[in-house]
Amino acid sequence: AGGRRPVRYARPTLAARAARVLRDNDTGAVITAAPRLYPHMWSWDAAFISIGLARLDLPRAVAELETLFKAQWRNGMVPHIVFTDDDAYFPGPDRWGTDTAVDGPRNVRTSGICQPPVHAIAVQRMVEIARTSSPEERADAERFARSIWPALYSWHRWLVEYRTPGSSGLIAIVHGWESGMDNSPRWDVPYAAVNPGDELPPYVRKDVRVIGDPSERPTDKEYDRYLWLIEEMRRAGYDQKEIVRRSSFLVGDVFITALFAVSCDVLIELGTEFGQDEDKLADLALWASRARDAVAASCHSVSGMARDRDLRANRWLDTQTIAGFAPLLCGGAPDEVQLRLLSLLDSDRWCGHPGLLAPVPPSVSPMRPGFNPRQYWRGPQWPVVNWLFGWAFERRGWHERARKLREAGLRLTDDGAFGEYYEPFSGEPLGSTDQSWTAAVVLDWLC
Ligand code: 9YW
Repeated sequence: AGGRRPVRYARPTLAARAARVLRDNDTGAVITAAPRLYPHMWSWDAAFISIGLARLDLPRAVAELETLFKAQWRNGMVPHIVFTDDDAYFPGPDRWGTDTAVDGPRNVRTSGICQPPVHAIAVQRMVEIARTSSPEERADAERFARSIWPALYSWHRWLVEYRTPGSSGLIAIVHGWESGMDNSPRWDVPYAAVNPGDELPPYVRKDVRVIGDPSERPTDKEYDRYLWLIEEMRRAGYDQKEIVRRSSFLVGDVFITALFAVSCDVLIELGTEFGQDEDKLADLALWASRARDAVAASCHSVSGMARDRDLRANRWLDTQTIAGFAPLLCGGAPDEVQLRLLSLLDSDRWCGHPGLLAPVPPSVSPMRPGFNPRQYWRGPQWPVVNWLFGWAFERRGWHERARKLREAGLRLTDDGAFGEYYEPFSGEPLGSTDQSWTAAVVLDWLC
């Protein structure tokens, strides 16, 4: 392979292609995360997809989030996958075995873990977009925001109630998949302590059949650990308290915590506008401030980078990845830390690296040992992550920075392949092509 970027599409054509990807990935019931590799609904993908769809078809965007929230567990958790009938993906619903979970949803099959809480952000963005459209769309979007608000609140409450163990204040994940950055080096140390038992039921991976080059995907050893954690949860009957008490993996995730803080702010804005309960707004304010403090407290004293915390081994995880810039998403770190992070982000270690096709932050710094430009969350650039930083920068009033990220994101994706992730030097699309969330963020950048 290597560096095939045959064309650069002009913006109107790129937008039309992105719209077609979302339409083609629509099964009628859900918009799958990707056509072959991921034939189901993923939680944070659905949020981004709704943002892109809001430009094309607001009712369809609303339906997408409604489908996700119909699968919300009775305790408030929004599951990371809502399964369709397609059996081309492993692990599917039988392997997860959530059907008998006490808190599971009825009438729909889901996985038993969650993903980053970006849904409030999506709802607010949908309202903003609808307001630039017709009065009817505006009214529909506002009605939707009002009706989904309580479900968003209970999702946030679940994260606080079940996932803030210990004193770090960070939101904890019990599986690397919950972070959305599956095989990031962030999780190497905590995963090293996960020992798949002899009782790990046998399995056959399906992802490597779709992706021709297995070296772009997590290894089999990594998969054993992923599957072992599922086995542990299954055995615990998906009892969250029990899982947090005992599972072999428990890590405070600084990126999720930052997204949670800013999503709470967004929920407060929506709730204030749409007349929600004062007590709930006060809860959200408290949660946001605790989360922000936790992110600030995680920052390394020299580099300024935010750190995850291994809550089993009680230690900070110093791996430098894109997640280290979490304080830029939510604010709250001291000014000098923020300035250090911004200049680091601009430096040749990150976006300013002279070899990059586009100045989009890679998942891992190209200067870091172990950086792999082709392997999933170990080096490639992910358009959605770029979108999140651009969105946050705009919100924080850093318009020029936001504009630059948008332009960089469009430069990376103007090949029209809508790659799942990109090789940062050649810009080669990797993983799946026609990935829905990539098409969605491109649409949002273009409009
Ligand atoms: C998997 C769907 C998902 C994303 C994750 C990404 C990948 C699925 O694809 O995980 O089986 O490994 O890491 O963030 O939601 O796009």
